[in-house]
Amino acid sequence: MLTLYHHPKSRSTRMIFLLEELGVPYTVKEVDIRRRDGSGALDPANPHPHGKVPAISDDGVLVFESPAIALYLTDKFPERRLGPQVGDPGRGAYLSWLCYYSGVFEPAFVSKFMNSEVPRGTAGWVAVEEVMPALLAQLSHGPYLLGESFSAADVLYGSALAMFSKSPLLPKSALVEEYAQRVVARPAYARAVARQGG
Ligand SMILES: N[C@@H](CCC(=O)N[C@@H](CS)C(=O)NCC(=O)O)C(=O)O
Repeated sequence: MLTLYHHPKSRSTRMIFLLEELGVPYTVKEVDIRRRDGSGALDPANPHPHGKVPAISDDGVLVFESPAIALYLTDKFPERRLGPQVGDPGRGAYLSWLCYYSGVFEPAFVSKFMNSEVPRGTAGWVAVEEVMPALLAQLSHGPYLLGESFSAADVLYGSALAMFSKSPLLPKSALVEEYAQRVVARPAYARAVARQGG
């Protein structure tokens, strides 16, 4: 059985979204996390090495980091067609954009939020101003990040972009807004929001 370690209104809601898209059985174990305002506590029930969410356990196999969980689940359930499999020419783009999410996309926004310059030649990521043209070029093949088919990569990018749609951190773009709305309009997203608690 798949168990998702989850905290309401956090990055783990996206994994409920993905599990709902997959339509597979899973249980949600709600855990506490340490929050920015100092509230919350490290929860011994959470197997994530830093007490973060999401993490999943698949009959005792632990997977953490959102892109790794996305890849693990779409590989485990290939018949659900939510991620190109080994041998599919689309696999390269899928792996690249999944890793880009946590290696470049999120760090770029955190750097911007912290008003911290991204040191060229040192940081493995780039500034938001460089991320956006790359993302827009990829989204221009739409309607989804990988083209015609919705994938687990859209679960990550679409929900993050929808969440930041009103933030000054995200440069205004009709293409991005339409994409994010397309992703969060999916019934599985609504089911995830209803199920997330909090
Ligand atoms: N890189 C991780 C980030 C996970 C993460 O930072 N989650 C937040 C919730 S949105 C958390 O658990 N924070 C608690 C903490 O930092 O201890 C992923 O994408 O899965």
